Order: sequence, then structure tokens, then C-alpha cells
Amino acid sequence: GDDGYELWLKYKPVTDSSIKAEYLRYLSFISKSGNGEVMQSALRELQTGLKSLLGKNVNVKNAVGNKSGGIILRLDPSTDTAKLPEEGYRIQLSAGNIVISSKSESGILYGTFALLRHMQMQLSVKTLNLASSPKVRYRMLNHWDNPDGTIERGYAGSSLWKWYELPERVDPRYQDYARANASLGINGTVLNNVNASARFMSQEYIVKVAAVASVMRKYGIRTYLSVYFAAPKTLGGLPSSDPLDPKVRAWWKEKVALIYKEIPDFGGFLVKANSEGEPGPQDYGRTHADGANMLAEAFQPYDGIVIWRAFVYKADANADRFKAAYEEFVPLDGKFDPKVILQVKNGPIDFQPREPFSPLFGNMPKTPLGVEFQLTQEYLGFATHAVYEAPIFKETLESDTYVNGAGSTVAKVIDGSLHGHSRTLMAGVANTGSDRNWTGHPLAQANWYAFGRLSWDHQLTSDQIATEWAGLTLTRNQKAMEPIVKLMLKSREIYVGYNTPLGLSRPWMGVHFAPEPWQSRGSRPDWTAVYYHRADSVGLGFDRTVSGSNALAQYRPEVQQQWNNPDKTPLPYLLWFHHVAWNKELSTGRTLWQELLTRFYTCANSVVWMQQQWDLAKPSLDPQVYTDVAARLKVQHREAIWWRDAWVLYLQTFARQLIPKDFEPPK
Ligand code: GCW
Repeated sequence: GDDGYELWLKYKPVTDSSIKAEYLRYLSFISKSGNGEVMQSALRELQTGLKSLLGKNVNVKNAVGNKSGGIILRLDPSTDTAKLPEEGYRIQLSAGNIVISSKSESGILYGTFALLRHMQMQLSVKTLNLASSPKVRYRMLNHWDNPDGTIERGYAGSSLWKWYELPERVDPRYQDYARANASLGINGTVLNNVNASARFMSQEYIVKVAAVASVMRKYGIRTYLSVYFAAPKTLGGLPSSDPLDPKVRAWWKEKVALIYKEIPDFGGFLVKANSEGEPGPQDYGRTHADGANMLAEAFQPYDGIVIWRAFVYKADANADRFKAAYEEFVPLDGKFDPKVILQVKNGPIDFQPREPFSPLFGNMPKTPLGVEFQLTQEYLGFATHAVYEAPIFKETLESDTYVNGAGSTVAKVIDGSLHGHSRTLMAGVANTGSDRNWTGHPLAQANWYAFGRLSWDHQLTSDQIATEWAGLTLTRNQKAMEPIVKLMLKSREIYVGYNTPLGLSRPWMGVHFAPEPWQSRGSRPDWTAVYYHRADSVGLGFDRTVSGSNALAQYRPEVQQQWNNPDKTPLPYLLWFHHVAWNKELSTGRTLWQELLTRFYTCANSVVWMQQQWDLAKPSLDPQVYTDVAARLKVQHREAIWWRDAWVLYLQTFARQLIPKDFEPPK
């Protein structure tokens, strides 16, 4: 059976005989220029892939002169690649050879994976001519992995990083992780949790990190660390961690120098500061910019960066958490060192199943803003709910901020094109762990895949990516792929429907899994469910218009217009911005109460539809994968009903309405 370990790199033998004949014409040799580690990985990948796809060992020949019939990996800064950016590649037929060219070894590696992907999909090479380059420069995973091997919000086992064995033993799995990422174009990884342990700044840990980094390097991936802002005090023994204290600045400089001694291509720091109780510059009356710039200064001699997170909010029941990041960061625009990138979560609150885009996007033109997506399903049903996330990422990326007129999408903010930034970033909180199949739910592999592909090219569609992933991972059979892709594309809407329909958010606290909309006490006044949904005898939803928190004012007028009138607000966003009366008639002709019922019931039922789609594909699926997903879909159905019932029973106590006797949700 297929245990999922090989992900989308299965390289099953090519079965189409005419296609196979085409490929065989190019297997008489591989030639390469350049001899760096990354080029060697490209060669190794190509040889392994070809062997598995076509059953041939293809040898390296240099000095091939004008021989034809081979594959040439050409590191070429001058000619036909001149117009491509550093990591871009071109794949062409030339003089009877397949030629992959790039200015960099990483580009060759990406081109190699692209060719292998093409072959896995059994596409013709007769008119091969592919050119591609990344739209975003820093394409990275963020691991929320702790030194003790646990993963914050991880649902696929424990951490991949075995700190206690390092640096002596380097688990072979690190390399498999690196190749999977490189196959998508991911070029950075932050190994440890943003709720960071100061331990990672100790020499003991730096050498462990260096051992992992030397594996990543072979695949063009740079290693980064999250830092604990108070480390100068807790680890260094200084009296403070004040970013304006020269001793503190010197401590960080020395620390960064020590890191570069062990890891010459170290990527930089990721920082969560003054957020959810983590220490930060505000502890000393300084700003986020003071903190970030101090660290940036330590990176001046090196090619590393500081990624500062914008995820902040206060423990204040009367404030609107939605507005917090904008209020703290917009006034700092223009104050950050050029080495700093601000990393903004994909929703102003958190990683909810659906959120309006963060109003920070577009409103800090002088600061490079990266986007942070969450692959791990913290709010998406952990490892028992199938939720394909590409539509979530796309919805954010395609949102129009209108800051420079229509078409000023979030994608153009983060790829730097709107405000002319070259340090651009897309980060994904990883969903990987020690589970044999990496992600727990077999379909969750698609979220890792989709993130990687979108970080390279945000114009790919959710449909394209799902089709590609399913074809590489599950089956080549077109007929079987159709229902799988349908299931994937609808899965997010279905989850939203039984979990947080119409713009509800955060009906849980603590573990973020079980329904708890009634939760009204927490360790902080804003850490309650009722803070977010605002159910009362009048209605439901958070008023963010002028009559409420006025968070809408943080958006451009064109955006405000979409959302400030409850009669015109698209239903998926309604309760994000309005407190709506239970009996208010919505655009569907149903009252709010009826619409909620309809969505809870229809979407819980839709999990049965998902099961049916999966079953349609069964004959073409590996039995182990089929059974695993089928079972998880059963759990999902049970849990969807649980969600539906919890919400309906709870909301009923406010709405004081019954479920109509003849209530039948539309099929
Ligand atoms: O969504 C919240 C999570 C925390 C997380 C935090 C953050 C790493 O519940 O577990 O901490 O966001 O993004 O910093």
C-alpha cells in the first residue's frame, strides 16, 4: 500500500507508450555545468526520477560537444536566460536535447523538478518550452516546533527535528523534507516556534541547527530561527533586553556573528514580540521598529533579514482586536530598516476559516509586507476534516485593497509590485510532523503543496493546483480525478458552513477544535467565544461599522462600500461587520435564523456528498489511502453534526425560535 511518505514525488512508471517513446529519445546522457551542492542535488533528482519513471539509468557525460538525445543542465548567466531572474528557469528543446537553463543552481533544481512533474503527468515533450520564475523572493515554511519535540498547533505527530540526536545524528528524513520543499520552490525554513525558546541562541543549539542547515543548503533552502526577544537577559545574563541599550545591541551582534560562523548562508530571524505575552521592545517603552531595527543592525554584515510579525492585540474586552495590528503598525511605516519585512497574518483576527483581508495590506507602502498563511489546520478541524486551503489563500491574495485604485490586490502588495519592494515574502505555518505521511490527513498534503506552488506563482488557480496535486499523488485516471478535485474545491465552503457560516468567527477557545460558542470566561477578557460572535436577544454578529467599532474605517472607501451596508454585504462576510437581527430577511429570502439553520444543516449533510465523491474514485485509488481518507470522512461527518447541533442549540437560547417542524435543508 501507499503510506504517503513519497508525497507528490512518486514517479510511478510512465504507462502511456507513445509518451514513453518520446521521453526515451532524451535518455542517452545527462550533462551538467557547475558542480555545487545544489547542482548535484538536481542531478541526483533527475537520475532517480528518470530511473523510476522510465526504468533507465542515465549517466552523466561532460563534453558532449554537439551530441543530441540527452538532457542538459546548463548554468548559463549570459544567453537565453538573460531575461530570467536569478531563480528562474527555462526548459526547451534545442539541437535534439532537452535543455534546462538558469542563472543559478537553484534555478536548475527548480527546472529539474518541473521537468519531472511534466513527465509524471505524462505530457508530451514535442514542443517543450517552459519558462518560469518566482514572483516572491522569500518562500518559506514556519515551524511552530518546540525544543521538546512537541509542535504548537501540530496534528501530524511530533517534530521532525530531533534536537537530542543532533548534531551527531542527522535523520535522513531531513533530506526528504528538503527535496519535497524544493520541488515546490520553497527556499526557506524557520525551524522553531515563534513562541521561541531562548535555547536556540545557545552555542549548543546553534551547532545542532547548523547540522540541519547543511542538509537544507543542498536543496537551495536557507535556515532561519525564531528568537526570544528577552534572550539577552535570560540567556546572556544582561540586566535588560532594551533594544536601545548598547550592551543589548552588542549581544545580538555577537550572537549573529557566531551563527554565521556555523551557518554561512543563515537566513535570518523571525520575531513574535509583545504578542500574546511574549516579551518585546514595548517592555522598555520602545517601539516595534526599535526592536526590529536593532536586530537588522546585527545582520548588516550578512545577507540575512529580520522578519517581524504584526500579530498583536491587547487583553481588552472593550477594544476590537480586528483593529489592533493596524493601529500599532501603520504609524511605524517608514521607520523600519530595509532589512526588515513585516509578516502579516492572512486575517486581521487570526487564521479563521474565512476572514476579510488584513487592512494592513496596502496601508504601509514604505514597508515590505509579507503574508503569513497557516497550513496546519488549527481552526480547520485538525487532522479529521478535509479542507483544501488554496481557495482561502487565493481569496486573500485576490482581495482588492484599492490603495492605488482598482486592481491593487493583496497579491500585488506582497509580491512587491504595488509599492516597488524587492524583499518579498510568503510564509506558511507548516503542517508537517513525524507521521509517516507527513501531514496526518492524507489530503492535507495538498495544502503544503498548494502553499509552495502559490508562493512561487500566486496566479495559479486553486483548481489547477488541486488537479496537479491529485494527479501526482493519488491517481492518473482522469475519471477518478474529477470527483476528487470537486471534493477538494468545495471542502472549504462546506467546513465554513457547519463551523462558522455567514462570517462568524472563533467559536472555540483553548484547543481550537471542539465547539464552545458558549465559552464566556477565559484567562483574558478577549479570550472568550462570546467576545467574537456577540450573540444576544436582538441578533448575532460583530458591528464594525461607524455605529460599532468602526474597524471598517481602516479600509479604503471602495472596500468600505462593499461591507458597510448590511443589505449589500456579501453573505459570507455579513456577521464580520454587522450585528444582524434574528428575524432580518436576507438576500436569500430567509431570515437570519433560517439562513443559519439552512447552512448548518446543508453543510453538515454535504460531508456525505464528500464521502460519495471519494467513493467514486475508489477503483483507481491505492487501498491504503482510500481507507484512511474514507475513515476520516466518517469522523468528519460525525463532528460536523456535533458542530451543527452545538451552534443551533446555543443560538436558539438567544433567538428563541424553533427549528420549523417541516424544516428540510436544500439538498
Ligand atoms: O492563533 C494563535 C495560536 C497560537 C499561536 C499564535 C501566533 C504560535 O493559537 O498557538 O502561537 O496564534 O500566531 O502567534
